[in-house]
Amino acid sequence: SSDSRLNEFIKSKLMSAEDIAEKFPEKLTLGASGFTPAGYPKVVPGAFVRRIKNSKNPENFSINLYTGASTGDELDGVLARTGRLKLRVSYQSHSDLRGLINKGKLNYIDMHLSHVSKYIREGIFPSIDVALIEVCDVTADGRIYLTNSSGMSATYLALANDIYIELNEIHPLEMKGLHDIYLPETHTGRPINIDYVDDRIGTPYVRVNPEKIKGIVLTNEYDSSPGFKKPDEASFKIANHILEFILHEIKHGRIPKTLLPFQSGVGNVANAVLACIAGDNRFKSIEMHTEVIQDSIFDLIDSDKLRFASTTALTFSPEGQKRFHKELHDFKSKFILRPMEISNNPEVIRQIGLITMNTALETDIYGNVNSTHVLGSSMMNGIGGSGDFTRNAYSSIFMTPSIAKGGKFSAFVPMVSHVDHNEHSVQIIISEQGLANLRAQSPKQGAKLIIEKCAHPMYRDLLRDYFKQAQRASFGQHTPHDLKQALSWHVRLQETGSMHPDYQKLENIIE
Ligand code: 0RQ
Repeated sequence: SSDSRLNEFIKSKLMSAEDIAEKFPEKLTLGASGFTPAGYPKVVPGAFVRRIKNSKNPENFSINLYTGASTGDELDGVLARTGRLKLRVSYQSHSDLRGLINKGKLNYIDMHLSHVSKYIREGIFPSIDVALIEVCDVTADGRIYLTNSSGMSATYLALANDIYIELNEIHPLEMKGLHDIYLPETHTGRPINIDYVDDRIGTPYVRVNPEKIKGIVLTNEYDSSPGFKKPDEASFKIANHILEFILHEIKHGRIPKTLLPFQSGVGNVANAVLACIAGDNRFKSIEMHTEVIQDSIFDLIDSDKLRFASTTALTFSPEGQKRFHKELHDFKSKFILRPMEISNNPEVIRQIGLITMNTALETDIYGNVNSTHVLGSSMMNGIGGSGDFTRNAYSSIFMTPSIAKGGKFSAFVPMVSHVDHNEHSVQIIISEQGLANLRAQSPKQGAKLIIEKCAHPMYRDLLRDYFKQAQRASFGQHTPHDLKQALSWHVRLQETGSMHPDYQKLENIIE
């Protein structure tokens, strides 16, 4: 390490990862930094796992893990593989962890991110023993400067008895100043004074009692973000429909010409759509208030369109991370990292007025959205913040390619097998095929739009047939369903491998 970077306080607290891991209780409730996997601890969890493996009684260990959102292999992966993880809150995307969840081997609580803090503060979840937080600097008077995510770090630092720090020297000290740390009060909180994406109301550091800092270990590693698929044809088409919709809203005076800030969700589709918006000349100046910034932000920067981005995490590929560091001096006037309690706060989302863009796994003909469960039972990632943003949006958009897995799945189904976002919150649905504007539409009017505008042609006739049959067989005619058939597509997929009855015949004609 560059010795000059370390102040006397840090030097006095230096420990090895192994020594820190020795201090953890065997029954551990850990509050860790990290959000989609940005800014999570990278060496102490591995050392704790070695301690478990070397122990005579590994079964004595049990771990409850709280973070902001998903983290990398060095935290979620290594802990999952011990088999000692008992409780995971609140969003994940690691394949080993997902495997355990879907085998029923651990309690995963998939909840709105804006609710996590209240559940922990009020003791609804087990209380935190240790906070393990990645930082880029600490001062002797207890000011802690975070790295690529704000997430839940400030809350865990406030609640834990013992604080351990991973000081990641890959981050230049210039990262200091990106964060705006402010925690709302739980019960009778005052209004949160954020009207615009660039309003600052807090401090660039988290303040703690320095005596609670029990040890610091040095690290030097990038976040392990998997990177993203290149935007494909479907993403371009989805992005184009979004832009058309926004222009339509501007024309009718519902969205100002200067636009409203965007929130965009996690994953390939969201990343690609933002990249496409950057490449379109119809919009000149974009603001974001979101929870995850991905590599596509560089497309906005390069096309000189990013006015400002407020987020709780910077989730970059290694190339993206290097570029961010290199140009940090210029970028600092364009970014704020906020605690998840602020980025996802319904009050703030409403106040700013957002165009939200999240991704569905499947949507039914009445506009209910499933973002989390494959075949109603198998967890993908989690709801994350998509509900916080959708429910409180100025305009809420859901997007999805119309088919998945080469057409074996239709993203548009008679009835969703799990509901994350219901028809009351979902306003606009977009696939590469087209756009269904569900506002002011009755369920039956909306169903026609979804079938005719969004569904893939290979599934359109099947949906039309279902909708007709539903009206014949339904108990009521407001939201007609044939309850015997409503989930038959999912059953067929489980039994035959495809939702389409003639999939084998169609296989050759699907791109
Ligand atoms: O699987 O890679 O094995 O082929 O799902 O699909 O199309 O690459 O989409 O990466 O954008 O993720 C909803 C999961 C989409 C994500 C979801 C399969 C598909 C592929 C991924 P393969 P794509 P994306 C902000 C807001 C909920 C949380 C959220 C998500 C894989 O966006 O987790 O939005 N959202 N939070 O083949 C079965 C279907 C499918 C399907 C796609 N109908 N059935 N599998 N797939 N559709 C962030 C936070 O809150 C932290």
